[in-house]
Amino acid sequence: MSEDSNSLISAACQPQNISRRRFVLGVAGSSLLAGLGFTPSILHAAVQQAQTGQPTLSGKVFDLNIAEQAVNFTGSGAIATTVNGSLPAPTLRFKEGDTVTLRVTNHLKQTTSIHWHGLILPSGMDGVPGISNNFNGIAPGETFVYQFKLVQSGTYWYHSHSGFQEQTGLYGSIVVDPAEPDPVAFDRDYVVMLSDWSDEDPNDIYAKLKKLSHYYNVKQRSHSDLMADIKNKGFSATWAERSMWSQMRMSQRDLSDVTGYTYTYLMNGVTPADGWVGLFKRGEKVRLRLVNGSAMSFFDLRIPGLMMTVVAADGQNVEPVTVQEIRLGVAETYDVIVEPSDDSAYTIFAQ
Ligand SMILES: [Cu+2]
Repeated sequence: MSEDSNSLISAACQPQNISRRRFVLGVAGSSLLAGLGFTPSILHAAVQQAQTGQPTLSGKVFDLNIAEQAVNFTGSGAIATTVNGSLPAPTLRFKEGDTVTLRVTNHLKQTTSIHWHGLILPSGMDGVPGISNNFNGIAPGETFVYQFKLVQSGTYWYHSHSGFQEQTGLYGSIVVDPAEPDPVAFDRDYVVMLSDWSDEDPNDIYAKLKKLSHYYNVKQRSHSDLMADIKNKGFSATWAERSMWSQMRMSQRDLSDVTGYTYTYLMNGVTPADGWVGLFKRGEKVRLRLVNGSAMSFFDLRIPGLMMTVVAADGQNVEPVTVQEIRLGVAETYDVIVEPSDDSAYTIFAQ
């Protein structure tokens, strides 16, 4: 790969000359989030190898092995739930019209399952224990064979539907290439899987929320905020606003039940400190398949210096819309086209 014709996508470069370390720390401190992105070729040898994200599996027959695995995203070790040793699980690349067979083997001590989010399937193949026809999950040591025909194309994802396994890593993306030529032109594509990781056991997170729903919200309004509001807006406007929130029994600081206080946010399984990396050539149309595979985080995503043209939502092609920023709710997928016209570094920034 020649240096002048390739660039890479990484988090090494942050906008506004803020060092990466300070930036990520600063953002985590405010209990919001993380970013990663697109940069130039000079850096790529150093950062490429460890940061290229999850593997891609393609074909018609797949073996998926679900197991526990030691990971370290934060400096201290934890146990994740992985597929074929990967977090996120491997990207599955299917072809519309194919019938695929997925042999899913459970190496955990608990029941597991895989739900194929957004795929149109016979009810017994949907993978939701207790709801899907004759499917009660996959018992420890057992293999369940999913088999279904792909009757659609687009970007989707899959995840565990058992316990809190999704929070601990059991999620991956699905790309179904269309049978007919794709109406959207692109030179290369990347999955950008966003997720939220905690070293805490999700059972503990849940137990804390049951006792105190704003346990992780350390940015509540304070007495000094009240004084500042009175100074800026006057007493009666401040009183009216506070009583409105109080009547609703809500906090305007309640953006998310679980926050950066415990979460490390991941892009393709890579932390903001390391940065996921992807290459592009100047002038290419790059299709980014954005997937929000988090347990409970919304993301506002932008690429400073690049406009994004949204071409699909939840796997469905849409009339193209060009935006600077896009919000991804939990479980949503959006496909965007970006056209970097130079060899500059770009950061995919998700907040
Ligand atoms: Cu789902």
